[in-house]
Amino acid sequence: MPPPGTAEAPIERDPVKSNSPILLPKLAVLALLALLALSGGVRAHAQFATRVLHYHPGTKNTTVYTNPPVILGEPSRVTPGEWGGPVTPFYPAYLPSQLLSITGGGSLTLEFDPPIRNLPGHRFGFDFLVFGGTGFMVTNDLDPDWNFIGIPTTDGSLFGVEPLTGRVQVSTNGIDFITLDPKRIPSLGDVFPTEGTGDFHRPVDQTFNPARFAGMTLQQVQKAYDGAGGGVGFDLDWAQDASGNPIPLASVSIVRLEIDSGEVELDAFALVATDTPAPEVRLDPKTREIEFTGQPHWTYTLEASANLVTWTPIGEAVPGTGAPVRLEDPRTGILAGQFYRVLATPDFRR
Ligand SMILES: [Ca+2]
Repeated sequence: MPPPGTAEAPIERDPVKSNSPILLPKLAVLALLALLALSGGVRAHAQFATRVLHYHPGTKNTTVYTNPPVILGEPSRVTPGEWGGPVTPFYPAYLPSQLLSITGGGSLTLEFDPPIRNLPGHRFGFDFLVFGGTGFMVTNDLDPDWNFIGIPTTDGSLFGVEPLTGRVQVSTNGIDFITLDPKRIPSLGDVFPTEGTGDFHRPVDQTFNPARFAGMTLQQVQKAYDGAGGGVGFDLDWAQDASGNPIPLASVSIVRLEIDSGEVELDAFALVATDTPAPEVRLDPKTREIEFTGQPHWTYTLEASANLVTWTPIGEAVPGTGAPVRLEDPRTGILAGQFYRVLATPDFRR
């Protein structure tokens, strides 16, 4: 299921038939078809950590996960190599090219461009997500060839985690750091395992904890994620001064993680996209324009296809403002048999 706010509503525009109301039921069916095909709606890499400003692995870090640049960009979707495959909550990333370790006495300072914003439309209030190398323990017995007997099922416990103390701090200038309320911060060890096919800008339901997944198969875990890609959420509303008074923060461009004890292996940091419902897309039969209400913090691109498989962008991406958006295909002579959809992409700069 695609994340709310990610709209792909295709419209068949045929100059012979476009005045006929018979298009409407077809539109609904085609919308379902295209929703299944949703992928690649997020194009740029800047919605993840963009630069490592400082990294110290920790005073006794003996792991192989000490190459700082691997923390940049999106979380791993696939693990390469002979023992690799798609990253799922049962098969997390584990290579030195995927994870970065921090142990006691260590720290990591990352820059974000665009900055992390504290927007009211963020799901559960979370403004950024941290992804790690944890996975759900599978408890099935093994056969003599080391394959699971039966459908692999988890007991809801996580592997690859250990108790952790430390703090998460944020900054707008890299000099003054503000600590996020330590009482509100979930343990980084309780990070939801990464689902490589998920949306890395959509938090998992914050009312869940790992134990909620006890007894689930991988398919059931993926369904419970509801389109999210895993990770653990942080809210800039948790910023406070030394006395515990809240400090309002609209945005920050730097996050610093300091670990006092324990060890954590991290994959990536991601910005959260606003959680707005997908707009209803309409076709004006008179002008043959495609019309919908654009949401702030999203951009919309009209795409055309002759076969519902290959989609071509038509024109520039249009930023949503809350006002109606009207798009049309300026091409002439190829309108018969064309399908249209509007691809919504989170815009982290507006
Ligand atoms: Ca927030």
